Order: sequence, then C-alpha cells, then structure tokens
Amino acid sequence: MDLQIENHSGIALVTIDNPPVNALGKATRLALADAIARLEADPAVGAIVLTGAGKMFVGGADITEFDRPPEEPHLPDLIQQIAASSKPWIAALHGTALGGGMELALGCHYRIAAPGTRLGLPEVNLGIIPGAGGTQRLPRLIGVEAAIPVVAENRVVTAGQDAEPGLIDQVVQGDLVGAALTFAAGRIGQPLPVAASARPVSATPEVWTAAEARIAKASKGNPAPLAALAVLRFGVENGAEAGLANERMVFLRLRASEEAAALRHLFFAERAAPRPADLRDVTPRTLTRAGVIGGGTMGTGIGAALLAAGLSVTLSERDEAALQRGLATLKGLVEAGVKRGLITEAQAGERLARLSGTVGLAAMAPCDLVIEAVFETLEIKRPVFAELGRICSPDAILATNTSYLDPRRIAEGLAHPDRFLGLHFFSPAHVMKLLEIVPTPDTSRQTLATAFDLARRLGKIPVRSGICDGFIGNRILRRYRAAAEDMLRQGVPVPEIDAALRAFGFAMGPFEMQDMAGLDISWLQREAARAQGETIAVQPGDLLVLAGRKGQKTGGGWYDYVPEDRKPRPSAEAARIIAPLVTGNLSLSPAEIADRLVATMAEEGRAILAEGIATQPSDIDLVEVHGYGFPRSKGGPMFLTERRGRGAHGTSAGSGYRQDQGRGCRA
Ligand code: 3H9
Repeated sequence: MDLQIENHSGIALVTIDNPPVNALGKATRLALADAIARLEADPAVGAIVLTGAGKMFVGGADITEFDRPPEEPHLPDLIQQIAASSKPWIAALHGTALGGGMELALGCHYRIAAPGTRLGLPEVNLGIIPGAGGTQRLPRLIGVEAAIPVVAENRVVTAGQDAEPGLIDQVVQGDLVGAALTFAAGRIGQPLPVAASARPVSATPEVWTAAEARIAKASKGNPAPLAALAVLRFGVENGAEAGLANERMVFLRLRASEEAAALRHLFFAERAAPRPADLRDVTPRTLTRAGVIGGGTMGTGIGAALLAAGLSVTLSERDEAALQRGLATLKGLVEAGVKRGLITEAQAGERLARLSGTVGLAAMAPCDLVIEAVFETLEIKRPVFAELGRICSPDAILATNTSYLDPRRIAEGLAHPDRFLGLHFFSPAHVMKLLEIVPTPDTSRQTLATAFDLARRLGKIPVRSGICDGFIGNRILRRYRAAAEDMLRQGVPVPEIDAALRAFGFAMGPFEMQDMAGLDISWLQREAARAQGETIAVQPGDLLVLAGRKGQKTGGGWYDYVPEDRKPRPSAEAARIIAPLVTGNLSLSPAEIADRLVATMAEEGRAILAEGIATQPSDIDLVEVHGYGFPRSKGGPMFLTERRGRGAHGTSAGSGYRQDQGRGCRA
C-alpha cells in the first residue's frame, strides 16, 4: 500500500506509506496523482492533511529509479498541482523530510511539524540539484541567504530548533496528526496563503559572490553545488516560473551525469556496508567498556572515536610517563572537537568522564572489547594478546589494529580465538571513515557481526578484508606507488605525475603523499626484507633516503621544502639523485597519467576480488574513497574503470561488476 486516505469529517488524511523511507517512487507518485485529482474534485473534502507512515515523512525521490529515464507522473508536476489546489494542503511532518520530501512539504500551503523534524535538500550529495521546486520555493519562504546553505550546501534544519520562520507554521508536541487535523479544520473556507512561488524575493550581489566563493571551494569535483546555486539565482533574477523550468532542465542534465552515477553508487554502497547480507541473522553483542592498548597516534585516535560512540575507554601504556602523554593527546583530540564547533563543552566533559588510564594490562579484565595499537612487530604484539587471553573474559572481543602483519600469526596460541579479529583503523582514527575488518578463519560470526555493529556506532564505513599483505587498501596503495615510480623511471617527471593526480581529484599525488608520511618507512621495510635475503632492486626512494632526503621532516624528499612551509617545490637535487634510475623519456598528458594509475588500482582490485580478499567491487571503491582520498565524484577505481570500459565498448559486459552490486546499480 503506497498511500492511504481517511476521511475525518471533511478533512482528508493522506498518508504516504512506502517503507522504509516513504520514497516517492513511481507507484507512490501514481497513487498521489490519483489522490490529488480525486480530492480536488470531491466537494465533501474541505482540506487535506498529508503525512508519512512510520518513522518519517518522506526521505525523498526514489534514488533507485535514477538509472532509468524519468517516468510519469513527475514529482514537480504533482507538487505544482498541490500548490495550485483550491483547498488547503497541510503537511504534517515528523522524522525527516528530505529532498523531494521537503519539496513536497514546500508545495503544501502549510507545514506543521513535530519538534526535532529534520528538513533538508541533500540532492547535491548525489550530484544533482533539488528538482521539484526546492530551489525556487525555499528562498521565497525563508529568504535567499538562509536558503543557499540548504539548497547548495546540504544544511539540514530542525523544527523547533534552527528552522527559519516561514518554513514551519506550527511546531506541535504530542499528537501530530490530531493537531494537523485541528489546524486544517480552522482553514476550511478561509483564503489560501500566497503561494510560495508567488512571494517576492531578492538578494544583494555580495550574497551571491560570497556564496559562490564558499561553494566553489568546498565542492571538489562535484558540479552540483554550484549548479544548485546558479539555478536558485536564476529564479530570483528571472521569476519563479522561469526558475522552475530552468531547475527541471538542470536537474535532468545532472541526473544523467557521470558524477551523479558515481555518487549514487557510493550512496548505496555506504548504506549497505554496515549490514552485510550474510550476517543479518546474527545478533551483535552490545559493547560498553573498551580498552585501548597503546597511547600513540593510532591508539589515541581510536580512543577518541570510541568515546564519541558512547563507550567507556581505558587507555593502557607501558609506563606512567607514556600513559600521561597518551591521555593528554586523547584529551586534546576531544577538546579540539569543541574548538572546531563539532561538540559542546558539556559533551566533551561527558566524554572525558568516561576515559581512564592504566599502566599494564590488568585493568583490561572487565572490558568487553580490547583494541591493540602497539608497535607494528609480531614480537611486541603477540605477548600482548597472550596476556589479554589470560586476563579477559572468554567472550571479550580482542582486536589488533595491525596494518600489515598477519592477524593469524598475532593470535597464535590465543585461547578462544573465535573472539579475535583485525580492526584496521586509518589515521587520524577519530576522523577517517574507513575501517577494514579482518576476520581470521577462527573468528566467530558473532564477533564479526559485533565488529560491523561497532563500526556503525562509530560512524565508520566498514569493509571486510581477507588476509593478505596490506589488506585491501595498503595493497592497492603499494601497487599504485610502484606504478607511479615505474612511470618516473620511464621519464615522466615527479611534479607532472603529482599534478595529474591532483587534477584528477586527489588532495595530493603519490610522491607528495610519501614526502608527508616519510620515505624511510617503506625504505626500512625494504631493508628488512633485503636482510631476510629477498632480492629487491634499488629504487629511487632508496637513493633519496640514503642521501638524507626522507621527506618533509628532513626538509626534502621527492621535493624541497622551506622551514614552516609544507608546499612541495620541484627539486633539482632530487632529480639529480634519482637520474641514474631514469631510463626513458616518456611523455604523457595529465589525463593519461591519471588513467594509467587508476587502471593499475583497478587491476589490483580485480586480483583482490579474484583471491576472495574483498567480497565485492564496491567494497574496494569504499576503501579507496574513505581511506585513500579517491575523489567521491568519480565513484572509486572499480566503478570508474567499469563505466569507462562499458562506454568504450558500448556494453555492460566486463568484469562482472554490476552482477555483484547492491541495489544502487540495478538497471
Ligand atoms: C530527490 O529527492 C530528488 C528530488 O529533488 C527531485 C525529484 C524529481 N531512495 O539510510 P537508511 C534506502 S533525491 C531509495 O539505512 P535511515 C537505503 O538504501 C533524494 N532508497 O535508513 C536503505 O536500503 P536497504 C534526496 C532509499 O533510517 C534503506 O532505504 N534524498 C532512499 O538510517 C534504509 O536507509 C536523500 O538523499 C531513497 N531516497 O536513514 C535522502 N533513502 O535497506 C537519502 C534511503 O536496502 N536517504 N533508501 O539497505 C537518507 O538520507 C536516509 O536514508 C534517511 C533514513 C535519513 C532518509
């Protein structure tokens, strides 16, 4: 049932009922079109209350339909019919009213809402603009300056808190529908308010200039936010009728864009990530007390993330001095959230009240989750787990944050290995969204399901990885770097490679990234392997490290740096040092450089899939986007190469990508 209609003494109560989010798919639109026509024609109906069943009003248009051409009845037309109705339509809002849901409410003559109802136009996140009147009606209701952040910058407003006057006519505690029916009864036979689209609107040139600068800076390869602003402006300057026609045209153009397809792909992959299909029958355990071993960068970041998710955290270090340093760092991370306006003083205080510290591991005994983040060697990690195995209860989940070591070897000899797994956070762990979840063959399904549930609570994007060197992300990173160095040996200059990757949408290129992290890390790994007898040819990075150029921290690596400035400057000295290893004079355009490197990432991704290390291509895209800065508006290396492959060959055959996808890629 997509729509229910009840008669309440001359007032029609129309309830949209399309779980889980009351999306306005075709069947719902057909039912709504029918209701609009029937209620308009029915002389016994004096007013209409429009509401949503379940936990929200309407979550928006049905995004799963966006891979197909638009089908009638179109939402903007339905909203226009409501706005033009001779009878008052009252939207009764609760939960969320997003995208087309908010636009539907804007088309009604009145809006009343339960306190806490969230209203927003998140279309730009999907690479599109609000396409059912939102860009035109909202500025006429709340003013241009207030409307811009909602239309183009994903600002969500809350009824009873920060929703501007003009948006909500009444906030009601208690029985929302009852209050809406009473409100409607008082409007029957009264003159209708001036339609939103007929209200005056204006803005100074400064408002547009400031918004344009702000939005251009933040929109990173996604054309939608600036398009949304331009469409809003066009309507303000040319009138609502022209504005609505222009909105529709731009909406349809962007709906068919590559960026929108990429962002839709990520939308569905992100929604599906915390709830893997094969674990839906398993009830996760509820975790409340966490222990974190190691007060370094990773441990403190993980601690801050756990505190933010509501767990109590005990930080463990080897000695009192290290513990005090770790606690101070962790406290600093929480307090930085206050300075950046992300949390209040009170919230920070509440979080820090759940933090304690300890020297040694004895205090881990009551924890139901312990995450180890100590130095990255087996010799140090193994004894930690041997002791945790003795101290903690057999059902406490024990996790290693290793990024390269084999979790099976870390857990060797551990009692109850079913409660052990890898949780690979990315630095800074309280900020980065990605969490690689690495089960061993012994990990129980409940432990695994609990890890996914923890990720959900932490607000992370979890991706399951099998065991291999570097898991999914660092394995691809290694291939990507090797391919970049290969290109360099063939004669493409370092600054050209980095600039090409930046133009593609990464925040920095592979060599700039190494300079930031330090070239000595991978050099030490190579040296260790060489010491074990592995044959690894001399690499450009070896020459730089041996010449004392370890990256930013030594004032030079692939680039030169001046003190107190992280800006990389092309280095004649670095070029001279690596010159003996440069054997070609290859010349590539920026697009060719980026294409080749992304193709390498995808190739490694396909190998990872073939080996069963990753479950589905979209997981690899999530890893790259959330852990390694792959531009969102390109969807990830698997998505991009698959799209390009299909575009080039005019076929959807290929790597089997679509068959593996979730609902977002249904044709
Ligand atoms: C739009 O409106 C365009 C218009 O301007 C113009 C039109 C002409 N469609 O997030 P959840 C699925 S564009 C289809 O876990 P929550 C989701 O994939 C749209 N499916 O729930 C998941 O599926 P599954 C603008 C959707 O309670 C299930 O519903 N609107 C849609 O945590 C539950 O989702 C948006 O961008 C959809 N619109 O959060 C809002 N939304 O169970 C996007 C969700 O198979 N949605 N699904 O994995 C959201 O932000 C959240 O889903 C919401 C609920 C806050 C609504």
